[in-house]
Amino acid sequence: MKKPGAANSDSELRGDYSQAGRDFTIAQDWDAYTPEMHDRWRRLYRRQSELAERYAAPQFLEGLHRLDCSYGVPRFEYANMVLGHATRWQLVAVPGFIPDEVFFEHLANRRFPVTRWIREESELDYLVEPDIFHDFFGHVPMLLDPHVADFLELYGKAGARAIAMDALPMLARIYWYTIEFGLIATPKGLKAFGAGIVSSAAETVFSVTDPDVLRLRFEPVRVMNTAYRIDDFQPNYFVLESMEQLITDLVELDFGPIYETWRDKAPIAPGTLMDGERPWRGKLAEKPE
Ligand code: HBI
Ligand code: FE
Repeated sequence: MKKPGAANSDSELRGDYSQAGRDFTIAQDWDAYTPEMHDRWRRLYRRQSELAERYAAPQFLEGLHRLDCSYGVPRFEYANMVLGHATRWQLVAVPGFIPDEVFFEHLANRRFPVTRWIREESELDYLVEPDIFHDFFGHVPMLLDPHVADFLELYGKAGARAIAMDALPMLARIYWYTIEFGLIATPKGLKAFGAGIVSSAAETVFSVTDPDVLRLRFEPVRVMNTAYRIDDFQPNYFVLESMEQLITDLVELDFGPIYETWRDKAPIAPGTLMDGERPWRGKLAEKPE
């Protein structure tokens, strides 16, 4: 993952930290996007929104439609009007990955950092670091869901303690397996809502239709102890029964003793079914013929 201050690539928008203040925010500078960049957004949008209609959670689709961002790289100013009324969230533009404590501080105050630059033509299918397509298309629709909106604020507020207790990887896995790679059971079968899934064509189909990949019921301590991959499809996914579960399963938890118990133990390798565990057995999303 690129660190703040790392060398720039070819695009003038990409990862420029020189203008960033101590909160790492910058201006979106919407006028700097070229016609090619807007066209790239439209093509990414068309492909992923068609897949989303079939495989994404209804909450994601509702949010996506309310944002009305199919025409080109969206303006954060417009999204902020929609978000402000709906869930009091606001987007802030950032140059890319920002330090953990800064990221948490934004979330704790209902500000979601969105990367300003858009991926290159050669990266349409895959990139490791977040760009504006991942951050906006993947994350912002879910900020319109009231449970996700409140969960992310709580996650931000939990960050400082996890860092102080030397247990950040445990907290980060909660985010990874919900906000980035979460699945949810719906009356129409399994659907995806994680941003890492819905911003990837191949993983959107894989995560909700593959008959063999390991899926487990969402259980906070299991999730906190499960390592993840950043370079391939996830070898396991966790399935929520409802978005509300993000609040009900987590607000009551006392993270301190959980961190103390597990932080020095090796995490469970991704894709491992533990003794006595049963995989989630629900209806998969239907694959088109
Ligand atoms: N910065 N821009 C950005 N986006 C992220 O998702 C992000 C970050 N900094 C830290 C971070 N995520 C994670 O390491 C925390 O969730 C732990
Ligand atoms: Fe993300």
